[in-house]
Amino acid sequence: KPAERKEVKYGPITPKNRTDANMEAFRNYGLGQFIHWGLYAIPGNEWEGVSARKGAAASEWIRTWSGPNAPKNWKETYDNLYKQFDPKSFDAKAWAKQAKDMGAKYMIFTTKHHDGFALWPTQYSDYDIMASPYKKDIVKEVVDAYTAEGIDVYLYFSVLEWNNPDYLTKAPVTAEEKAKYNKFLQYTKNQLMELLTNYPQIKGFWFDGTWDQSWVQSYDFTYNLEKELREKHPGLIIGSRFRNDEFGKRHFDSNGDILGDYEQGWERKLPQAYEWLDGNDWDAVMTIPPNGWGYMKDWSGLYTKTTDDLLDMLMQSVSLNGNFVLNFGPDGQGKMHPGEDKIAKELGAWMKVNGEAVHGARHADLPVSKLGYYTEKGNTLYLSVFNRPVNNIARIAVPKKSNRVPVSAQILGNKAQLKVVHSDIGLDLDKNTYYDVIIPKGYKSHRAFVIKMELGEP
Ligand code: FHN
Repeated sequence: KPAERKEVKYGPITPKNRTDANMEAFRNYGLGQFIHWGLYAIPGNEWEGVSARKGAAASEWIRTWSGPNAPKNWKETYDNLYKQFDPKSFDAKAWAKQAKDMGAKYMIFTTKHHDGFALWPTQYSDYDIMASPYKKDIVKEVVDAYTAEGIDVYLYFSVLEWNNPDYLTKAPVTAEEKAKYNKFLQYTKNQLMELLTNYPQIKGFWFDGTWDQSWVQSYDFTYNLEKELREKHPGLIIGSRFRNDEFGKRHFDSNGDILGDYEQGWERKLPQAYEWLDGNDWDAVMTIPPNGWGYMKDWSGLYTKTTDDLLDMLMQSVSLNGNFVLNFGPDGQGKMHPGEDKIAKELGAWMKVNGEAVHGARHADLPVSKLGYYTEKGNTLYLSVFNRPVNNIARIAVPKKSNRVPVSAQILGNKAQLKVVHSDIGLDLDKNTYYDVIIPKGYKSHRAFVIKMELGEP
């Protein structure tokens, strides 16, 4: 944060760490599901057997496919894919049940990605679901199904629209450009107000495509638009990617204060230390393939994250007071990728036993463990063990002055009480003391396991 604070007119509209019910729910989710679905699911990152992997940044960016392998007149072909969009296997209730069984407490759904195709019937564009053979409100089906399962819904909305003639990348200069882009800004506002009117159950927006100078220079408009969205939908949650201050600072204003209710910058990466977050609420969004949020037919040759990789990321996120949001990219018929189905099932099996260490759990102010991640809930401390010690001793360092030390322990899913020994091994004589939780030699686990400890007076 800059040493000297400066006058910022277009800074935060809401306070850091809001304490209302919606934000309390947000910081207790732990695990979320992202779904990227749209016209890009039809090609699935290839076309007529030719992979777009080298020609487009990611599967949902396939409209930008260029280079020697790109099909002739590709953009025109892509823009007409809506004529084929008729997902016969789409079942929002089945998606919501899968997310519920996985232990997700919120989900983020792409209402409209950068290609501008709206999955809801919008009165502000003809390029929407009603122009496709499907002709039904997909956003409504998703919002209703997930809400019925008790999963909070956030709407992903891309400001950037590749095919909108009124969209500009650079800041408008001429009178004609200004008129065009102002029309685009009004269109954006109209669609956002429409989403809030149509789907009042939603808890928030997850904005994207806000990096172009046209939007960055519109900080007066975006500041007032955020105020209007919040006035229309009290308790609305908006992430830090929506807008910037008058100096072009995104996510955090020129004084380092967060712009929005949670930090939205952790995408396919995670913070490595609690201090990096500066106490802000945040979420991290993650793909199973290396990149590619939309459906990818072919995963061959890619490192796709394993369930163990994802559990590690989940517990790292929750241990640092963040939510971990795993992305799913259904195919053009509305079916999940088999590899993603498998992971959802395996995550769900683990969460069924260990979910209490995730949902409603927060950062524990303890020296970092070499064995895994601490999460805490009142006087209960959880240690998710990913690196089982060869001596089967889970050594817990607690500050010497602490009046909360492990007094009992068990492994979640296993009734046996574990031995807890105060082993004042004196590693750092002045600061910490140590309690050893003995993991039974005979205890076998093919995945991470969670030691649940009750804390009490030493
Ligand atoms: O360009 C998008 C990308 O397609 C995807 O939607 C991700 C998801 O967080 N956001 C943008 C890249 O930062």
